[in-house]
Amino acid sequence: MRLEQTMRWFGPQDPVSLYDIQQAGATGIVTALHHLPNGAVWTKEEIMKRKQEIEWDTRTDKKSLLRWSVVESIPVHEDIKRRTGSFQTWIENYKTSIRHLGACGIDTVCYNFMPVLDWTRTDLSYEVEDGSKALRFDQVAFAAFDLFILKRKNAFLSYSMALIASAERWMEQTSTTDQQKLVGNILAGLPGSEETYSLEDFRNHLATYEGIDATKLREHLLLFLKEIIPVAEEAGVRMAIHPDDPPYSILGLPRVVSTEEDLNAIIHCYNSPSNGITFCTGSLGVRADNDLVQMCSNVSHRINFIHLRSTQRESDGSFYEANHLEGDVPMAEVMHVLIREQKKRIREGRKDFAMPFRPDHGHQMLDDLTKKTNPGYSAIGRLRGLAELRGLELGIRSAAQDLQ
Ligand code: DNO
Repeated sequence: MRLEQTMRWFGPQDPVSLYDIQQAGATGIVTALHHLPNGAVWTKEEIMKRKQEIEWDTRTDKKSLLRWSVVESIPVHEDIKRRTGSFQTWIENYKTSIRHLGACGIDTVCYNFMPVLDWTRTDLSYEVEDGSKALRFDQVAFAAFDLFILKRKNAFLSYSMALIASAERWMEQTSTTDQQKLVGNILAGLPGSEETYSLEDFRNHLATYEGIDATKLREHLLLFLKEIIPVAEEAGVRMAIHPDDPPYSILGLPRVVSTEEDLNAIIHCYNSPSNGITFCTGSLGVRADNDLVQMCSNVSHRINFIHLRSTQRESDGSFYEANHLEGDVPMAEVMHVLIREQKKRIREGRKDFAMPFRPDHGHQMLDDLTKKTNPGYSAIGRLRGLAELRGLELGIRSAAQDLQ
């Protein structure tokens, strides 16, 4: 038995094809109905159409080697996070989509509860030492955006004096073109985030969260879970909440899926195998106070999906995405915990022992460098990540006889 190897695919528009993924050796596809607007019901027809595309190989006219393993994501409508407007309708739609997925045999759904912005980076082509390109979050550039481009009210309260001074210098030394590029990187929406904003929209949107602090947002999340988890249970679907990325408050917005305490609040508010998490080492690992190995062991029974990626923290709070087995994430130790958990599930007769993981992101390298792919989702960089992780898993299993 191995952990299930999966890769994300953004649908027919993705320059990385299902065949590319198949050749990388993954057997599971992670995807979503990206063409549907946030909040819409996922109909059985649309789900089956996508499933067929993945699971039927038109070249050979036979069943393909792939299956649709995980949905990432059904986006949570902003009204649900704020409990405003038509949130009740969106929750009902969400339930219907879960029921439909269950009926179509798709049993794992990743989602997140980050207000306004999904994952955020400032630089999408940061050249690392070996010449490949990585995604990076530059704390200074981000503060400059917030303070001097967005000009968010009271933004200066979010930063130290030293950081404000560095952000000021950044503005002086950076060309308008590069400043525009930064705005695009933050607001154009990274793959999977489904929302794009103009600066003006964005300001207005941020304002709608006034009065919603972390306590309130957590309350909204728990109310949402109390509604959807029973439906997921009934439909045979396991939900997997994705951590915040980066795992702390940005732009004055609350974030409530960043620490072990946060994860515990979620899994304990409704005790069910359907109420699980996406253990994302890349997101959680940005916080030095997140002990990933301990966290992973403590919540392992509720891990429904796994993103494996590493980051390298820098002294000013910036970070970039390191190669999968380098950087700050103790990948071998985390892998060990995951293998142990899978063994345990098999021993206990649990049905959810596939434990799908995907190499989360990858550098742009070799031929990726001349292609236009979704930021973080190049073919070769992820293939390298998957190959390394697969080898790591195999090595750990063969070194520890009891884990085979
Ligand atoms: C980044 C991803 C995120 C994540 C969503 C989950 O690559 O990990 O887009 O998929 O936040 O809902």
